[in-house]
Amino acid sequence: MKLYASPFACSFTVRVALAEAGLDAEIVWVDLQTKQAADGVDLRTLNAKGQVPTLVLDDRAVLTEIGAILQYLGDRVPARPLVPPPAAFERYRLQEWLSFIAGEIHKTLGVLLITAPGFDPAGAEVTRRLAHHLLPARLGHIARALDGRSFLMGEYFTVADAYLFNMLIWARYVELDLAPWPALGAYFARLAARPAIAPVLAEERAARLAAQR
Ligand SMILES: N[C@@H](CCC(=O)N[C@@H](CS)C(=O)NCC(=O)O)C(=O)O
Repeated sequence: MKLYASPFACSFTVRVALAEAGLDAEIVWVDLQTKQAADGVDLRTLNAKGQVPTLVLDDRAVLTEIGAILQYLGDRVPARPLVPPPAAFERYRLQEWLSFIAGEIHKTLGVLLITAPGFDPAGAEVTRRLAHHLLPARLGHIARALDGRSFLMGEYFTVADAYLFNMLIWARYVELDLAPWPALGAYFARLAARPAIAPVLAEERAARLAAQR
């Protein structure tokens, strides 16, 4: 497998899932401005949306969209319960979390991270203020769900935790004050210390530094 990724973009979620699943994939870094990948490929030739994560399977099939990729990887390693079994009620609970994180957190938090060249600066400022207005209730919802449990789905790590961890990295990066939700801080520390995750964090930090040089 090949994963087209960008350091600490949302492709980090998929890297965490791969590591937790014990699956190997070649990581190919992409410049998201030019869409040029380090292997010489224009990302748009693989994924017309020009976005990471883009996963190319060994049979050359291309899979995009975090929720789909995460469930695909989880299903490949049933021995590690990264996703509940298909058709189990808990599987829909997992999808509920994946949808919430994608729709209510990822794309709202994302506007605090991206610069949109050519977009009206006043409009950008209103959008940022809207994000700051909306996020506390959404983060509060997650913090309440984590109260008294180690992971989103209970006492076992799932791919939804990989996605939430990525979003909390972003929240810290944009200096969102997480102090009102101690459960989120404790959860973040718990995940950062996981043996599968710590090396991915270190590699992404190194790749980010290299890209900034
Ligand atoms: N709906 C997509 C969103 C992916 C996404 O937002 N990727 C961002 C990086 S975090 C990206 O590639 N941005 C560049 C662009 O949209 O041109 C998914 O779930 O995979």
